[in-house]
Amino acid sequence: MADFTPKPEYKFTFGLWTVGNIGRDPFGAPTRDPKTPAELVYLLGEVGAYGVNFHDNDLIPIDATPAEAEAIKKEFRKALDDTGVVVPMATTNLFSDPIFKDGAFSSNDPRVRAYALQKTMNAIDLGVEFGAKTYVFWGGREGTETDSSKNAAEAIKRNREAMNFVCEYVIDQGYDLRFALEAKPNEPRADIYNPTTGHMLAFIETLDHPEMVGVNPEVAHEHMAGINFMHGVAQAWEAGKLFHIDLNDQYPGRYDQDLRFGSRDIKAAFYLVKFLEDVGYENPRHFDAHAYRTEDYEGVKDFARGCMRTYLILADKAAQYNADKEIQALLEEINVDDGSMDQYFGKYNAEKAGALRTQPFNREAISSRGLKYERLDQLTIDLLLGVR
Ligand code: GLT
Ligand code: MN
Ligand code: MN
Repeated sequence: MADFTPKPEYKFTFGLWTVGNIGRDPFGAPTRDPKTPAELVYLLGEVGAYGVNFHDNDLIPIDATPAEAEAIKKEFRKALDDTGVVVPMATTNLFSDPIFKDGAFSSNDPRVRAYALQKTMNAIDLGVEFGAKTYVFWGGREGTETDSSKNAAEAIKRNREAMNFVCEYVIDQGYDLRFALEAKPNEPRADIYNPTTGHMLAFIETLDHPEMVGVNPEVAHEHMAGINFMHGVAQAWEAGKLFHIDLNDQYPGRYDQDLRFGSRDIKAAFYLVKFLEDVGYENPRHFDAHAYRTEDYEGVKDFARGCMRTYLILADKAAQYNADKEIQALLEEINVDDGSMDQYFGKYNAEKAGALRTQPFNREAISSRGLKYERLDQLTIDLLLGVR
């Protein structure tokens, strides 16, 4: 039996806002009493997590006095030291306070845009103080309900200007910090700018310091948009931009559910884990989800343990898949290549193009070959369902 105990090399992390979620939803009051950041760190230590991430205001309430902030930080630091839990990532809350009702960096009000920059600089300092190496930007409020309110191209420009500003701030301070941009198509705004990981990847290339900026794709956010999450992750990885990842689960076409990782679409979760394990992804694996509203804190621990356990089970299944002789033989057969087309691939030249123009192709013969994907998929299902 494989060992499904979380190991530090997997860098399993949780946000304070995930295990600290108190079970409030738009129709109902909280079902769990809040815990302090330090208490949440002890909880994470108990379940075997590697790290904890925070928004500035998860750790220090927006209206805390300097003395209160110091006391919270001291307690939090002690909990980190006691448990060995580390802080790999931090972020800014640019969405909860009413000042951000029309966005932060893309707000129509210059005072809001300036305040958002000020808040972000402070939050970056706080993250770095606790050792964060990755800084996430989730622009949850950077959007609209009515497109008569904003020029969409102007909003992208404002976002770009803000990202350029904070990149320079990090350079200026000499911080060892990279940014990871997280897309979401909607919720809490009716529509959010840069709605998918693909949009973010394109946006990054327009920044002054694209090398400092990558993405933080989230399973649920791409599933909300009906997109194959693993494909987006693969694209980000291939571009050298997979700086961070938010793992959870989500039924497509519904509200933002943030379900326990792998609890909805086991097959999609399997291909995702297989991809990450096959390529040797080494950045944090962050579970951005929360326990059902029905749970007490024992249930929250069940939730957190479940996220990590499912990941490890799927990693084990991926290893099994790679070692499965029948599956591998089938893959070899599917990918057969006798080298007869080699001369046409690679970099273009006119000679190649000329030769290719006269190459005969027997379309019927080529297309009559069955690709055996049904068998391959069923073998995958058998493996996932535990009968192989
Ligand atoms: C919020 C959101 C998440 C983001 C967090 C980081 S905040 O919980 O739903 O997807 O990753 O800002
Ligand atoms: Mn989410
Ligand atoms: Mn997220």
